[in-house]
Amino acid sequence: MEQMLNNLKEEALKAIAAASELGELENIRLACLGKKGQLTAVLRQMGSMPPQERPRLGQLANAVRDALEEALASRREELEAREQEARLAAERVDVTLPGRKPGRGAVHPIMRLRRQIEDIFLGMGYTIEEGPEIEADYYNFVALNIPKHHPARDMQDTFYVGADVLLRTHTSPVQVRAMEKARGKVPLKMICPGKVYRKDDDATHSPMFFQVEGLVIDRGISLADLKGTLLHFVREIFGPGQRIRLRPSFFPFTEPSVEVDILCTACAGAGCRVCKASGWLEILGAGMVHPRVLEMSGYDPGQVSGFAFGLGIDRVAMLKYGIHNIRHLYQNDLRVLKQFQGGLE
Ligand code: 2NL
Repeated sequence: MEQMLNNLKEEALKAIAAASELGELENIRLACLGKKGQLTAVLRQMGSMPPQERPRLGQLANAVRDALEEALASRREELEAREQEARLAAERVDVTLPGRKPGRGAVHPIMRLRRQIEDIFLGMGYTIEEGPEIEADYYNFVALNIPKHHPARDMQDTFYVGADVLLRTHTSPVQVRAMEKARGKVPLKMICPGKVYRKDDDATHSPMFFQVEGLVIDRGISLADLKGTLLHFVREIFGPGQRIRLRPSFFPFTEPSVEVDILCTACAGAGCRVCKASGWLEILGAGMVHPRVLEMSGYDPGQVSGFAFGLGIDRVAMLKYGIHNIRHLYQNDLRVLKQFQGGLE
């Protein structure tokens, strides 16, 4: 038995020294010192030994166990250190590598166009005004000559937040507020860009879109002033060769009212599918401010007159950039937006 214990110790120490990873070391521990291991098996034979030999053999067995446990512990430490080192080497970070460049953003095409429009009118001496998107029925409708139950409400009657409170359907209420604030003073020259909301949803209409309205009030303002202003505007946006065409129309807040066309941006007036062979595309609505609208907001229509116009920035963007579905402007698809990355103004 003494021989067996010494053999066990020698073999086990060799195996421990040769173990190259922690899993292997654990298998050796189980094989030597585990409940079903070799040392237990040897100790079972103690009963067949002469009684006077047993204490010495017991001490020897304990010494073998201690020696093996110590050898296992120190080898485990070595292997753990080695594995840790290997992990660190594999994960090493090269701090001298250049960083990853964040993707460069760009101003949305609608916002670029809005700024461009603002610059054009600032250049003609207009002020830029803003106002609430949640409006009173009075400012959105009544003050614009659209009384309750007027059929002109029908196409815009929508998105009510409460009784007589709604999401504005145009930016006109900003102009009404500006007229009230001016208390009859002239000249008033303003544009009001911003979001508006309508019960509309198809390829060319979004339930939320961006509008710019303009208003000029002074002594002796005529339709000729409106035409000259709009011609200058479309030439700044679309180029010096651009032209306008006025057609009679109707809005409750202007009289007379006109719809304004520009030369088709796809065929320059030759006639094509985009302009349905007419050579023209509608870009905005306008007219001379209705005398009742002037009166309600504190101006004397016997003394002053004014023109007003309204356009959808989205619509102008579609004409200018050849976008045929308004949803392309609102889906934030990078394949669309990247085509407008030029301007980071
Ligand atoms: C369109 C047409 C228009 C106006 C807006 C206006 C504002 C006041 C008084 C008179 Cl305070 N008129 N704005 C006038 C004519 C047309 O918009 O189709 N917009 C998208």
